[in-house]
Amino acid sequence: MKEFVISEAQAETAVLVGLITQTQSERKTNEYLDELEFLAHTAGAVTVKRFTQKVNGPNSVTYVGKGKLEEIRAYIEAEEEAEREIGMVIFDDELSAKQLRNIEKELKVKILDRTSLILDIFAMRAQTANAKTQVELAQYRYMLPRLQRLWTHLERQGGGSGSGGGKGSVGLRGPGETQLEMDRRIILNRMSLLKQRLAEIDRQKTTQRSNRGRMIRVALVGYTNVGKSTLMNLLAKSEVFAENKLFATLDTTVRKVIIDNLPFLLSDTVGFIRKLPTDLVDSFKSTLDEVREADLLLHVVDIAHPDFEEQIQVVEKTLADLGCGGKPSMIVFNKIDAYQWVEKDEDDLTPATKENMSLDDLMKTWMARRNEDCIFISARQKIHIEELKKTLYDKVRELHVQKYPYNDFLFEKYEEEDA
Ligand SMILES: Nc1nc2c(ncn2[C@@H]2O[C@H](COP(=O)(O)OP(=O)(O)OP(=O)(O)O)[C@@H](O)[C@H]2O)c(=O)[nH]1
Ligand SMILES: [Mg+2]
Repeated sequence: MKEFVISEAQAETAVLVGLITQTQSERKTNEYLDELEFLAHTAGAVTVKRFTQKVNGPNSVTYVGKGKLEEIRAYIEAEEEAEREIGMVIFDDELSAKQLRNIEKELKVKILDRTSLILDIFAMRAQTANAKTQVELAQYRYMLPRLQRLWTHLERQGGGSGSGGGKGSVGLRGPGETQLEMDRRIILNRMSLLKQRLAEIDRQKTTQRSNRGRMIRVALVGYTNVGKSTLMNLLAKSEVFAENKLFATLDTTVRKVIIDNLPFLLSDTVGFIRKLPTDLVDSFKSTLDEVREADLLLHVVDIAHPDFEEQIQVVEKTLADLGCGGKPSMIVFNKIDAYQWVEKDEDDLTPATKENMSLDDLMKTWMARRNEDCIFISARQKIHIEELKKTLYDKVRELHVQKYPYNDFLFEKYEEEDA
């Protein structure tokens, strides 16, 4: 705990910016910003202030309106005068090259958006050659269309006028563009090298996978921080890294799990998140192959999270994008130990909302909707784990018999084994 405090004192400070629009209510925006704050915290930054603005849609030039941008700048300047340096401003949506350039010019601090923040965390988390290569490629993909910005920045320093205004000062325009061209070429070369490397890793992984024998493959999927790795550790008795931060897992881990006499492969995968650009998802292709090639998906949900329903949708949408929409799947509602709800007074006649649902009611609703394909557990407190194993056993067995019909010797059940 102490460590945490010390690092907070030294951490960079962040200001968050989000929009309230016709399609994104104030409540939603605040939830998004909560998540953005959690992302910032994961990256090592402390959020000191949030700005929101009600608009019809993002401004194509500056994302927020001009007045709001001035308000943010005034805030940063006031803080700086009070010797409280603002490290960065983080925008909740992906910014275009143009927006980024204009905002940077106005605010004169480091500007991040949700995508670059996530990439930063990925870079910090990447452990294996595979993950590192994937992240580097994704970073260049993000950078390439925004290169202009780097150049503008250099030009401003080189020009030394200090005003930072104007488009390409006279005399610098030529060399600047050459520089830009060179940067582009270097990056493109590097990208094709990374792609080759990934293709090589892909080939190795495919061979590895085909050597795994006749076993059903089960993949843990879900939103980030729902407890996939914790469940993996429990089922596979392994020690995959789990912690209360986002994207603790970047690399897929595969373990052999045996329930009774039935072996299968279980893999733990990278978590999903809202507003994750699809080309970023694409960069993690070889990580996600594990999901694509799975026979059964265990969709883990954090039932204690106020937004779990939207998280389910995000995961289902991402799975559909990956072409896994129709796969056999099961929902595992995790963290039932942490579930909280507000009991309504009897004389309270306002309609019950989802906050007023007891765990029992919630379970009934979902059971009715999903049949036996959902289960409620706590991976941390080890609640209902036996039920989960039983359900998993039945499912995997069913799939195994379909896929490997001649391999049924596995399924002699020994009655005396009842423990
Ligand atoms: N209260 C409670 N917390 C849990 C439970 N299961 C996991 N957690 C906690 O939730 C946090 C995230 O767990 P992980 O297992 O790292 O989650 P993950 O889904 O692998 O997350 P990423 O790899 O970051 O996507 C950790 O702090 C866990 O201790 C549970 O059943 N109840
Ligand atoms: Mg994990």
